[in-house]
Amino acid sequence: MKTLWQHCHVASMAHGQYSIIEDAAIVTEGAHISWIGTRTEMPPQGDVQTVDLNGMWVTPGLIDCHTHTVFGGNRSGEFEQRLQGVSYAEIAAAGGGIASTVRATRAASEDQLYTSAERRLKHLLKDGVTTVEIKSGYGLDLENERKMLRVARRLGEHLPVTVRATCLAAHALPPEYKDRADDYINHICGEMLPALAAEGLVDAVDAFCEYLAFSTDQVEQVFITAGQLGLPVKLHAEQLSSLHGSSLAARYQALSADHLEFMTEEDAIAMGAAGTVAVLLPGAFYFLRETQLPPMDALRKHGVNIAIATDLNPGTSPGLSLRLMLNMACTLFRMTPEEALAGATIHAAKALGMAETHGSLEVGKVADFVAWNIERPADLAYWLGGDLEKRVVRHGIESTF
Ligand code: DI6
Ligand code: FE
Repeated sequence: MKTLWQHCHVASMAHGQYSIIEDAAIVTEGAHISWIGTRTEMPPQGDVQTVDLNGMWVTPGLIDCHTHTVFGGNRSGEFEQRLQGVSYAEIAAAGGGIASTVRATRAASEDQLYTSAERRLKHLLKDGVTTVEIKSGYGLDLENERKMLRVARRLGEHLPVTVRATCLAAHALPPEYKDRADDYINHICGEMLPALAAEGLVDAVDAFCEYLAFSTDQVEQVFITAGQLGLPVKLHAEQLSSLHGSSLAARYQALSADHLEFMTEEDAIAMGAAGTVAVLLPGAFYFLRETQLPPMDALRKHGVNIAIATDLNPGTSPGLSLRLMLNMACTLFRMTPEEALAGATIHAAKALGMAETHGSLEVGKVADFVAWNIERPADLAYWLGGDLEKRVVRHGIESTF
């Protein structure tokens, strides 16, 4: 089935650039784009179904490349504690934080996790997201990490969204391994990752490199195992302190290093040279009331591609709108709306290893796009949330919500 989508303007992100086509036409054949360009230059298309987009602006489907959408419980009580002046690290040290979500996630059945995650994911989809990455990391043992990853897979089967599942078993130390971090890392590398990978549940491997989580040596072991299993790696790095995890990530050709507020210029040089994407998470920066900004100038100077994501999680970023994150990236991190949009499309695709097929509107790519009833593309980073009028097309078919 061939469809012509016309009477629209396009911000295509072709070749990784912010490029505009006014009075555009897009032809889709099945799930792919077979032609895109200025309408008046379109060659005859033969038998085709035509959709009039009434002057809407078309962008690639938004890609949320860093989320922890699947989890049990929530932590609004800790939010209240932090408002009273207790720090994130103090809450974690007292057995709250990630550990409290681990307890709630372990206690939840797979169906319960599915139901709550689906509810959250629908918010992202209503906001124009067509691809999402979902991490495990609140199970912290084989059975419960498997449960989380299975939920991630099921979400992709039942909702109109492409899901990439990332194993984040090295997120925190589970209580059974208290004071035995090296043993837990050995368990991840020896048992958990090989088993979960063999079950086809893992698209990438992530870890939390931080003074209150895992050291660079421990992360390196996880990266080596991922490499042996043929899986790409990513890293939570430099969120609260500088351990140079982002340089380690670059050394292992990581798809991305994420957070990065405390990274140095040397880290940026290493990431630029390796093509490792910087995933910035302004929701977590905002929600933790951080003051150390990621080094935007160094990232730009050294040619690091910058992506923006929600980090949707119960502790540090309960963010249900990727568009709101675009605004925060501009307001808090001084990005331009063009940079922010590239960060939620083509650079986000690269952070998931999907840039060959997703993230921009070009011939041969997957026909995932959103037609927005807005006046200019910058409007996407301008409005603070809300439910913008839009039409979402995934794999060449219009989604209905
Ligand atoms: N960094 C984060 O911001 C989240 N995980 C991580 O490694 C926080 C997760 C949580 O607090 O539940
Ligand atoms: Fe995260």
